[in-house]
Formats: sequence, C-alpha cells, structure tokens
Amino acid sequence: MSLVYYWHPMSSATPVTCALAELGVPHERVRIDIRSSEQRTAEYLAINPNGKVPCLVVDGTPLFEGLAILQWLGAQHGVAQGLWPAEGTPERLQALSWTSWAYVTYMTVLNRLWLATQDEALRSPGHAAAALAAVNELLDLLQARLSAQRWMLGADYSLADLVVGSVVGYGVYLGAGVEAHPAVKAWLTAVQARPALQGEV
Ligand SMILES: N[C@@H](CCC(=O)N[C@@H](CS)C(=O)NCC(=O)O)C(=O)O
Repeated sequence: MSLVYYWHPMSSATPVTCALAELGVPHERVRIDIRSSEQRTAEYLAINPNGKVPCLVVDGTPLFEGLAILQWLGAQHGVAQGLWPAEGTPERLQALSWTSWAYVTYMTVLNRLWLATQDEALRSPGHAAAALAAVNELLDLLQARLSAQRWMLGADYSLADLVVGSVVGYGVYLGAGVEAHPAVKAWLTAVQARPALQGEV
C-alpha cells in the first residue's frame, strides 16, 4: 500500500503525524508550507480540494480531514498492534464515539473559545467565559470516565487516547486548562509523554 502524507508541523496535521509515528506506518512525506500558502496551489487543491493539511493519499486516493485519517489509520494499521479495537467489538464503537466527540463536540467549543479570545473582531470576555464553562462541562465527562479506567478505552493505551488527548491538549494551549480535573490531568500527562508525541510533530 502506498501512503503519501501532506502535512505541516504544529498544525491540524499534528495528531496524524503522531499516529503515524505511534503505528510505525511506512509513508512518504510532503511538507506543505501553510505560511506561504502552498495549500492553495492548483497542484495541492487537485489533491485536497479543501486546501488544508493534513491529507493522506492512499494508493492514489486522497483522504482528508484529520478525524477521517485517524479513524482509518486505526482500523487499517492499529488493530494488529493492539492500538485500535477490532471491528465488531463494543470497544470499536467506543473508539469511534470518543474520537468523534473530541473532533466534533469538543473542538466546536474550542473554536468558540478561540474566537472569543483571539479573533480581533469577535473578542469578548463574556463569550470567553461561556465557552470555558462549556469546555469544563465536557471535561467533567472525561473526568468521570478516566476516574473509572486508566485509558479512554479501558486498561490499555490506544489511538483513542492520542486523538482525544491531542484535542484536549490543544484546548490547554488555548487556555482551557485541566487543573480542576485531576484524572484528566494525569491521563493527559501520560499521553503527552508517549515517544510518538516528541520531536518535530
Ligand atoms: N478539520 C480539519 C482542519 C484542517 C485545518 O484547519 N488545517 C489548517 C492548519 S491547522 C490549514 O491547513 N490551514 C490552511 C488554510 O486554511 O489555508 C482537519 O482536522 O483536517
């Protein structure tokens, strides 16, 4: 299988970069410099019409959107390594739910926080406080889950931890800390210590 990975460090590509490292999947890498708008060239738009990184071209077919890539990597390369649950198991359903929850539900609230704190036109302390309260409600769910089990899917680390941890870690960077959620904090520290998350990601 041929895999060509279009990426940029410290971007939405980062969770995919880490997952590829975690799985040790052989691939070719093409760095797209999003600061000089390489993602808007006709050549790149022909690969990813959405004009963003990450994008993984699988045997000539582009797969874009980080979540889709991560769930595909899990199913295709993670099962044999015990890093993604087998199809037909309850854990597979949980992996799909929690990774989608992180990318869709949690990320939506983080985007609200980003707009309320970073966007010049939309900056608003009131909206920022509301967004932070909404993040904290979501962190309560994680706190409950991670108080009852070591990792997102149970006793063992999986790509679900990498995916959810990447989104929660991005939230910390935006100011949505996990101090008030100690089980989340301990889990996030353990996820971020994985060798696959070090280096140029
Ligand atoms: N939901 C998308 C987000 C992708 C995204 O926003 N990528 C940014 C980098 S963080 C990008 O390529 N931006 C370039 C642009 O918007 O022109 C995913 O996870 O794949």
